[in-house]
Amino acid sequence: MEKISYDANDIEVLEGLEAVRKRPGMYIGSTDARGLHHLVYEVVDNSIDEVMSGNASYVSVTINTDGSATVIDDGRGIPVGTQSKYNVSALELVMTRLHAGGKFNDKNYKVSGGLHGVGVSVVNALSSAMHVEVHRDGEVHQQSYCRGIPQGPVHLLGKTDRTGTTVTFFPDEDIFETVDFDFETLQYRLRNLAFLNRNVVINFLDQRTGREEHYHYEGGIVEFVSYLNRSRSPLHPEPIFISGEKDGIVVELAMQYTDAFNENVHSFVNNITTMEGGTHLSGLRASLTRTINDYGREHNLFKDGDGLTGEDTREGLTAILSLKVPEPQFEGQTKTKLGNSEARSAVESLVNDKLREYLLENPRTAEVIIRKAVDAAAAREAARRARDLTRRKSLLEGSSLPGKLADCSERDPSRAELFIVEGESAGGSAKQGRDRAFQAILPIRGKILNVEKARMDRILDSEEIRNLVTAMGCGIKDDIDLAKLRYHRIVIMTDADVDGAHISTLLLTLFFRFMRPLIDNGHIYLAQPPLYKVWKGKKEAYVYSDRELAKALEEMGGGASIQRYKGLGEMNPQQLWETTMDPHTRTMKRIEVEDAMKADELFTMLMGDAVEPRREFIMEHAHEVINLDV
Ligand code: 0RA
Repeated sequence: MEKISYDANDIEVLEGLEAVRKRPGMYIGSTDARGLHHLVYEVVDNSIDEVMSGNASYVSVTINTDGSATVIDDGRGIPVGTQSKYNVSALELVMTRLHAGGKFNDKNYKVSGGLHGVGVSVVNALSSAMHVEVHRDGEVHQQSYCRGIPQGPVHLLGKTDRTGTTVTFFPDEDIFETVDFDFETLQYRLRNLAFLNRNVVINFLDQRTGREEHYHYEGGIVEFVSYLNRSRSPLHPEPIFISGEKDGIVVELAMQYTDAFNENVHSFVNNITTMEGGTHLSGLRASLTRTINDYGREHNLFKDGDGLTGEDTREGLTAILSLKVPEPQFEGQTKTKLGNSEARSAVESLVNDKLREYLLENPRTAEVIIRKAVDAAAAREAARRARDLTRRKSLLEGSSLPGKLADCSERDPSRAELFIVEGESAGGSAKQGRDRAFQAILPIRGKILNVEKARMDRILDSEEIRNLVTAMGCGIKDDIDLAKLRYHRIVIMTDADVDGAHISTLLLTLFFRFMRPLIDNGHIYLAQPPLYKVWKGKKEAYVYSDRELAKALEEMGGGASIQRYKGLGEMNPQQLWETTMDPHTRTMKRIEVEDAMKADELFTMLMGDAVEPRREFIMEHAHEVINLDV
């Protein structure tokens, strides 16, 4: 027995751990797969802090076969000496105390990452077991924990000639809905970290499969931009790189224009993605608009005095903006919006000066950029005219709803659903099978226009898309108004084959690029029609996956019959209703965009021009693609 009585210090620790285990969501966001992966990020972020402060250069992450994860770094190691105030090892304090985060001394950490900056003690509290090994001052020390509680004192294991920290933890099955680490999820985050910290070497090994990856990008965010543009066509050979420091804020920007029509700008603060943008991003936008307009005017590159809007200057732009901010203020719904006003001026003044300089020194690149923005402005003008025309047309034609729409009688959008159905015959079945009180049907003909390769004016030329937009009622792009959305559930219902998958991807691309608030507010769904019907005698079942099929066959015993549904058209209206449309029996998949960069990558790959990256991407991400397309 190590301890016979609890003192005040122990009680404080126990209370802290208890709080974390009672409300894990408060500390790591959730207890689903996302929360599970946050555990790894939190430990890795501590190692990356050592990298950012110049004390480490190597981080290794391993998913072990026993379900644990190990993170190793070559940093200074967590101090192990006795902390006079509490009379326990500093290591034990860091591992067991909330917000002891370990950052005893602000001088050690100029900037600090950490998703929530909650500290490694939170990971410890949520792990059924955890082992830490520290190499420091020539000695190796070790301590183990169970649900955050030390299982003994800090032990001296022996001598060493290196420094660093090794953490192994087993996520607690009592806390997490799943404890199954996903390779791709971790890979994505680790690769981003390597791009954002050019000096670090990150090794990633999955012992379950033997898959191993090494990330080391000496070019940092310049390589990041090249990577993001690997399936786009750049308009100038190298990304533009701008960096500097102002008011203690370190700013790095890499940017490259491509022939794409969308904007692909991502910002980070202390390695955290600022999904909701913030002051740094508005500083960048202001500066781009100003610098490019100034250059164009001074060089007489505009025909009329109209100039360019901010949006014109960002068409086809891929950029990474990465800041290191000593005391970041995060705001917004998901706390991913930077609030520090000094970040705006730091970015704005830096980019003003250095981009101007770059354009003056590289007139050919400057001209390409201006031409792209001028094209964008012309297209914007054409789109405005097309929109006006559409509005006028719909006024002239009286009833603005498309003729193909079989509307429902419900007028309250929160209770109304729109099924977008591929093909006339499936559309017919859906019209007969539906509950017309609240379900509307819009059949669409074959493949819609690939919006990835078109600008607004051409998109509004497409009758199929116009029908869709008018049926939904909420407008498109800048004109979007969710208050006018006529149905709060928009359901894509296509065949479970390759063509069907293609059509749902086209529709999702349209929603992602041009009607993004529909996705962000959870209005877009994918119907899940069954893949098979299985029956024997009077028993019958619809099954929705191959795994379910195996289970159903086992339950029914030998001699069961199987029908495979290749298309919606093979079901009669009653079957379609029962399996796919009836709210009491159906399952639907709500489309969520967890990470804009990941989604952007997916759509660029799936819908873009470049064939080779697409092939590679589909090989690499086969399960995600299938997931998206089901
Ligand atoms: C507290 C203080 C110091 C470093 C750390 C914690 C630290 C924590 C982790 C977690 C994973 N790897 C880590 N590496 C370091 C400062 C140490 C000093 O002043 O020497």
